[in-house]
Amino acid sequence: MARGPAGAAAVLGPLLWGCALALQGGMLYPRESPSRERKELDGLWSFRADFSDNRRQGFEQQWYRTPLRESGPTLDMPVPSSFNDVGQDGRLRSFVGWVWYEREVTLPQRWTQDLGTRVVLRIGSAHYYAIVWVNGVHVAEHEGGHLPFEADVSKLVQSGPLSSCRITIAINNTLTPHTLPPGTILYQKDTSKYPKGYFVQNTHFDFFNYAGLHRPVLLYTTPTIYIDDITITTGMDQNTGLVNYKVFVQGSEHFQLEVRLLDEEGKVVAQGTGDQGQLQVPSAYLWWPYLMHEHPAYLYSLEVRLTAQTEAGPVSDFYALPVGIRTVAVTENQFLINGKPFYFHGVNKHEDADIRGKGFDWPLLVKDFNLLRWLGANSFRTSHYPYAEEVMQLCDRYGIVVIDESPGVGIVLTQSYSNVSLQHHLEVMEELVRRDKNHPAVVMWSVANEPASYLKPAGYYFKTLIAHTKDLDPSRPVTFVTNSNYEADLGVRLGSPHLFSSPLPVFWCSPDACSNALQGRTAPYVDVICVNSYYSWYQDYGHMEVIQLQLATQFEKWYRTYQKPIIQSEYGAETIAGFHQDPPLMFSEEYQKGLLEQYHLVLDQKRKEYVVGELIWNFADFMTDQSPQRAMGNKKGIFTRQRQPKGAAFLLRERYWKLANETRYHGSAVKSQCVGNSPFTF
Ligand code: BDP
Repeated sequence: MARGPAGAAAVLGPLLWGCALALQGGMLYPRESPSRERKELDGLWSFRADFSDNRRQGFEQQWYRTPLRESGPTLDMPVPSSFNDVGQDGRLRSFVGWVWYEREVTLPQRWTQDLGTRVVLRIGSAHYYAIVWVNGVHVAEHEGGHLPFEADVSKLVQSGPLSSCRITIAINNTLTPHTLPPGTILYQKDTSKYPKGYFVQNTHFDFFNYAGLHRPVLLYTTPTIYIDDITITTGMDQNTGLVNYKVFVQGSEHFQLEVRLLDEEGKVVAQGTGDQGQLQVPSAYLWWPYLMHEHPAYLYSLEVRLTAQTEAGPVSDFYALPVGIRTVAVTENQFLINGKPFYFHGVNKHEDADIRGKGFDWPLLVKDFNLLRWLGANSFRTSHYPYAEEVMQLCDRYGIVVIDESPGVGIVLTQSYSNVSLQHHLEVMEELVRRDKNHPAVVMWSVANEPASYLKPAGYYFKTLIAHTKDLDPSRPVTFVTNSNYEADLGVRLGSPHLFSSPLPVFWCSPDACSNALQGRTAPYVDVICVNSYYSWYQDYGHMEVIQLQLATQFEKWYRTYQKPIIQSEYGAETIAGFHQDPPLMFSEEYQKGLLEQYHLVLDQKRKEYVVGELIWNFADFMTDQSPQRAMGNKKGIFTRQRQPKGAAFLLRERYWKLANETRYHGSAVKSQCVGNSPFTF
């Protein structure tokens, strides 16, 4: 389905790798402060899907020019939410093309009259391609459904006597070979079988392509001279915590900056001036993962205060950023956090739930974190796209370690390795790093999941993509998740030694020695090998007796070839809650438990050598496209879609708390852990 006027804007400029962040401006999370206000626009919006044959009626009739109700009937649509599952119209559930959202907003008088106030519209995510108008004037366009974008609307809201404004957002969920994730539109031309113009959206990933305004939409203010971005990296020198900061200011070149670091009691522990520098914190509290230390997730607050003189008088801006001091490093068989071996015992998730689809929802989020901590999970991967910023904030607060994944899932067509696709993927990594770079919980970037990394262009594509990501953020390792055979994979290859800001010694095989072993293959690629496998599920169905041999072979082959730490990044079994069968049969709760146990036997051997993590597929059941392989979605969750435990959840809970006790840094056995005021007890 052509994306109409917006399609042209998706044509992208020259390739940009090798240089610093190419994006204009920062993407600081909008926080209230004495100089900043917020106005949430969540709630009911007016909505219409464009069911016209070419899906362009909205542009032909310029629906953005007047209130949406004037151009035809509208529905009430909750924001945030996917539009697919809230209605009773089956056509909307599977709709492909443009949908239109609209909201009238009354603005505080100061916002419309004070020319020293900058008013910004921020959209947390609009899946997939979005065009935004304010009072009928085009203000923004954005490609990509999982990252925020903004428009400065000050001029528009300050240009007349209006005290309200009308926000219109057109969103197109069409996926093409060059979007992320990619997809194809299949037109069915056989009129004996399909009506004229019939088409379907095909994808190569295993989750439903929910669409709409998935995350909060809001307006916020800053002064016209403002703190636009902050970049933090942290380190340790003996007991002294090091916080390197860089502040980017917009609106003037003449300003003063004061920076203060406060501990959790509000005491100033370090301070500085100017737009960059290093703060030193004697006897610093480190940010430790959940269950790794008795005081996990310690967060300082970095207060940045800007002052400037203008003709109209003094201006000041204030922004407070949570900061965790921690280091990350990778050796040839370990993943180190604060210099100590870290073992990922966690889950893969999806943003997915009944009715709201991928819509952000606080009760669901809090429930998920309570379940994670009950389970004793210390980590998750944001399979298969960046999650809401509020999710990342809770990870920082609770010490849940994150492998932050881009929406690079389902890259299996040769066309999806073209320069157009690569360029977009590079830009998505820029947007992702820009948004999440300051989260201590994020310890690694994943650029993709299960791409066809055996295809010829994959080598160049991943070499470029990973190198670019490392340029954007030299402080974190980079990976992508593979399900290829170790011999066929062209994207993993050999990494060069990386310290990721840790002053501790790490040991590597020399690149020369390794490259000889690989018969001339050399390239900087992943730092950690993440492998998905489904032994006795997608192969050798029902034969759990082969798991141990096959899994041990998988680990040995990968490790002997690359000498890098390995994470079992997915494993699991489809399980329908309440199906019981003993001896176990596929789809029963007993089979899921039995399969996990077989994996655990091998993981327990190999984690003594080079395996540094295990992430179950999946935390909860989730919705997929309809197919004969899926009974109302993917059922590999250890929790149901409604977040109730299957038997495997108890088995994993037992295991994760045991692992926590074996791998924790110091102190006696862990029976419970308090994060904030909430205790989690095994
Ligand atoms: C893996 C994919 C994941 C799927 C899972 C499955 O990475 O997205 O949902 O298989 O089939 O290969 O359950």
